[in-house]
Amino acid sequence: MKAKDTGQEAESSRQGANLIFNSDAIRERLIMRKFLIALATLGELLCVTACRVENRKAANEPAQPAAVAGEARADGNARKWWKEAVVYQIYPRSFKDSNGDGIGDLRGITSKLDYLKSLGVDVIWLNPVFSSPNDDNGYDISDYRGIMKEFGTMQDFDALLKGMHDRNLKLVMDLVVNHSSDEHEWFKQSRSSRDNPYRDYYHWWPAEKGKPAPRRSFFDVNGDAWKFDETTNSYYLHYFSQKQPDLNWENPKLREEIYSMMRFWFDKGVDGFRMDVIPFISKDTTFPEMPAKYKGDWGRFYANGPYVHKYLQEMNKEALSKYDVMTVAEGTGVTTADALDYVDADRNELNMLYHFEGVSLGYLPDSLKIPDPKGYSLVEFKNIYSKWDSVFADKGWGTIYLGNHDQPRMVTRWGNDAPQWRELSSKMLTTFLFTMRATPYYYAGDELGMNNIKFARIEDYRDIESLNWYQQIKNKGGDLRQFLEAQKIAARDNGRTPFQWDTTANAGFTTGTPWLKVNPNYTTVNVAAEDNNANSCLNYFRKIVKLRKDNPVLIYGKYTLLDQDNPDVYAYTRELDGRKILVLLNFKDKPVSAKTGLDVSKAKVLLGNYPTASPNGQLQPYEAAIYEFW
Ligand code: TEU
Ligand code: CA
Repeated sequence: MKAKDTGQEAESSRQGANLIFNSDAIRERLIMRKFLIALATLGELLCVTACRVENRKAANEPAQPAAVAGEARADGNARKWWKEAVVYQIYPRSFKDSNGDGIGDLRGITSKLDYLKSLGVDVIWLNPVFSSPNDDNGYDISDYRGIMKEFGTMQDFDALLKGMHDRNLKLVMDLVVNHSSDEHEWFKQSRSSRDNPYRDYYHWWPAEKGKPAPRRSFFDVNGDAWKFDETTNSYYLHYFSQKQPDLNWENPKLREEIYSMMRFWFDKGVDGFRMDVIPFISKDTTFPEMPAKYKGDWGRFYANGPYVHKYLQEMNKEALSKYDVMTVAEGTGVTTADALDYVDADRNELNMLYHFEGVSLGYLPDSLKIPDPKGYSLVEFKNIYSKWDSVFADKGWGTIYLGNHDQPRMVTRWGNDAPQWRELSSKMLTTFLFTMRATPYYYAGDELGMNNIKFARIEDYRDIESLNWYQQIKNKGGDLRQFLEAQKIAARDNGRTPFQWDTTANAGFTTGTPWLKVNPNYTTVNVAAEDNNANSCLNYFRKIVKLRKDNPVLIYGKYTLLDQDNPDVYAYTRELDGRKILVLLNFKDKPVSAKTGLDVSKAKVLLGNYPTASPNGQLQPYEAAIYEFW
């Protein structure tokens, strides 16, 4: 039974019912009410359009002093284009291959710009496209001003950037400066001799001082973040793979290199940066033992280096503040306690950050992402996202995501990808992402309801994290079968399978052999099939993007969690300028009820993933419904 989305028709059927009583008075009252509502909406739209015109003008004009660009609203919701934006993330390696080598590339993305425009999104975040030997798929950069040869040329990049700007799409790149590639000229120089001028661009520990204090590597087969290099009889630090040596931000020359590179891309017209593990950049270079207070949580320890905020304020002064750009930190190791230190506007550091507390839910503690057989608790899920909403209630601004290139597909991880539930639960999760008081970061392919491919064999994996963790467990004689089962849910490659365009070979992603296998369900789950199907995940996505953009209450409105302890339903309201929205989300494959104390029968349905939205809070399996109260 293909659930037809709720739009106007449901509303008309419920209004029909009301008319049996004394018609004239009711008709008059309804007409008056409609007139008032239309007036309010017109008012809202006028001011939002004014704001948009303002932002668009601002985007093309040099940066204006903050006060003008985002007049402070009474409730502290200073308007900013990146608060009202929808960020769509593209993993270039898997989006569209234009030359048949099985690897996605920049010309491939350029060929799909009209599709991106059709989605209604504003900002495109591209994972790294810089020169790289791809030990970690681009997160190991060998030239920060060069384009990865597999992805194309600088001309291809310039054409892509122009194509985006011509369509009023902004382009955000990925700044990977906690570490570089070991094939970067800086590291080649640095490892060549102890008195090379680039020596202090990295962290070296002379072996004659003995083994340095342990440091955990997230990717190293032995988990060791120190690698001995005999050329200079020294160890170098690498929080990720051995081919990703950490840069020494304590060195002002290195910092100026980074700021100059950022200005290079901003001068080209790039609209911002997503910043890779940026909380990790500052190290205590005496490399003491990790203090007990971190209870083995390396992420938290790495994220609290002594000068991280001094450097981000310097970066803001030397680069960011000179352009009207957006910045978002990958907030590894950041908690609600120190999040505002990064994004409080008065600190002149960054605009936003994304945290890992939500996406870490449901894994067995201290495991290599082994899912808890009991699944995840919705009550905990709700508490986490409500807590983070409160962090940014008056200052800063939040982000919301459920998927990206480091996460499995959201419908498999948080929804239900069984055939009868995949579309409904995908739409339900999309509804959540577009009705929170935070900028949504949406991962390419989730708009189609793409789910995990669930490889059974290690040979099918390409990701260094899966391959090295597998080797690590094998070396320790651990349970490889359990690990492979767990990776079917948790592995990053599940989020990296090629984008599904149509039913031609390899889903129309490539005419060659794809670098990573295509999910065989591309025969039904693809853009071509969903484009013309009004009830597809794709068109639901387009509808809810438009709904968010047309209703500032869904962007800036105050968030209030309802029915907190309900284990099956996520219910919350959004309120702004007298408007009140209720969102009901059923996270289970069974009918459930929400106790919100609000009578939805008196409300107008704005959108839902069933033909008729629940008239009484009794929700159908995976039902999502957005109501407005008058
Ligand atoms: O990810 C940092 C990070 O924390 C990831 O290691 C994440 O925790 C893990 O993969 C989840 O399984 C960033 C990039 O997003 C990631 O793709 C890179 O591999 C990593 O940094 C190193 O640059
Ligand atoms: Ca290619």
